Amino acid sequence: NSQLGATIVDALDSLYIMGLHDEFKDGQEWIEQNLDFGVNAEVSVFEVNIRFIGGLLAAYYLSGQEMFKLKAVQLAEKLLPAFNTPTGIPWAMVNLKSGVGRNWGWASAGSSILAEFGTLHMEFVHLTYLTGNPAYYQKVMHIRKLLAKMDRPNGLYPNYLNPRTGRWGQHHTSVGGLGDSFYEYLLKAWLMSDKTDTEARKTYDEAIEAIERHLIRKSNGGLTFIGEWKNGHLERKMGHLACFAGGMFALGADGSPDDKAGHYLQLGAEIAHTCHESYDRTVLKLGPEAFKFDSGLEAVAVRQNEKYYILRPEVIETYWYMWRFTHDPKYRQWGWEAAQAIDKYCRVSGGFSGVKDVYSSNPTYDDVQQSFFLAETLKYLYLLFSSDDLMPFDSWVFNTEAHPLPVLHLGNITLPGSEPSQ
Ligand code: DMJ
Repeated sequence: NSQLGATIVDALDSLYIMGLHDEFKDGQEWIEQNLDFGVNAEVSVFEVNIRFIGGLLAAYYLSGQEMFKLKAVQLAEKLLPAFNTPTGIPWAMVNLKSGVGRNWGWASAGSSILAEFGTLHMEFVHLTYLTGNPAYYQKVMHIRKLLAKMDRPNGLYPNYLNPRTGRWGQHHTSVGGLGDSFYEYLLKAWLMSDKTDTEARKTYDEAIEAIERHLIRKSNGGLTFIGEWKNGHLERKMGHLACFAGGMFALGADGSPDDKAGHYLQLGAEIAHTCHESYDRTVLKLGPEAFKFDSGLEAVAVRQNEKYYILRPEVIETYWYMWRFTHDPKYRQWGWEAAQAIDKYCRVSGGFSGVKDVYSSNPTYDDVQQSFFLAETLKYLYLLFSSDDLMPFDSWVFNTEAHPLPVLHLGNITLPGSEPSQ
């Protein structure tokens, strides 16, 4: 209920990249005058990091306006109390005013979530880089070190980790929700460090290898999918969220061990194809939240509560990465199909809305425009139809909310907090 203006902050860099400078200025003014983090509100550390800190940092780097940097740092200070746990694994939520943290009631064994505490690295490294304050860098490096010391069942990272005991919760591993951006940030930590953070690259390679071995399968109809591992059993279901992995595999192809670049690019293409099928097999040509590969079913949702589309970006994100790496025109064609479907079925008088059933020709709206629609979905579509020299990959790495952060060419400079004695 607080005036946090998520849509304004999340959309800023999209406006900038699209050359909508008047609208960018309006957003900047609103932030300058209204955005205040001293409110008595309990927020998700992960969501605030990827949307607000990521959004403000990207706006700073693109525009050079100091105000964005100051706001990002003020907000980051408010998140730091979340790390006051016996292990240093942060709570999922923190009250911005009191600093009291806690975890989601639904999470297994009071755990924190892998995709949440594992998706802070990019922003926190930039915060230390910009401020000289070692605290941010140390917090995320501590998480990395702790994870490196833990046993992994079948080489897989479970989605749940208890911040009091430092023990895994339920052995559930997914590349979709709860796990997704942890893997993404390992790869991007390496890319963002100008490929000097080889520890991150190695951790990514090992994690992806285990995922391929245990979670990735081909359906009877020949579609490659990423299932979910639950206590030793593979659930043959893929979430829309997992579709981002096509782009991740393609982005990580270059630099992969044992000359497997071609293999990972191909895997990215196969995931892109499967996710396109999940869109193409619906009435609205928009993808469901989750789809199955079981009992004769191929890339379709079964349960009513998995049939919705909430303006998510992951499939278009993968089209964009695949387009950049292959220039195969089918990715632009698929992106255009999605753009047309969104325009036809999600546009409402006040903006765009999620739809409750992509298999119904008479869809009902959920009446929500998620902030990631402007941050990610429209940005990735715009970039898909732009030339490669707009936000080139050798200079920019996109955070998980599609906020671009520059590659840090640190050369001989060490970040405060990274000295061996510490
Ligand atoms: C976004 O907020 C981020 O991409 C996050 O990592 C997971 N997915 C949502 C959008 O679907």
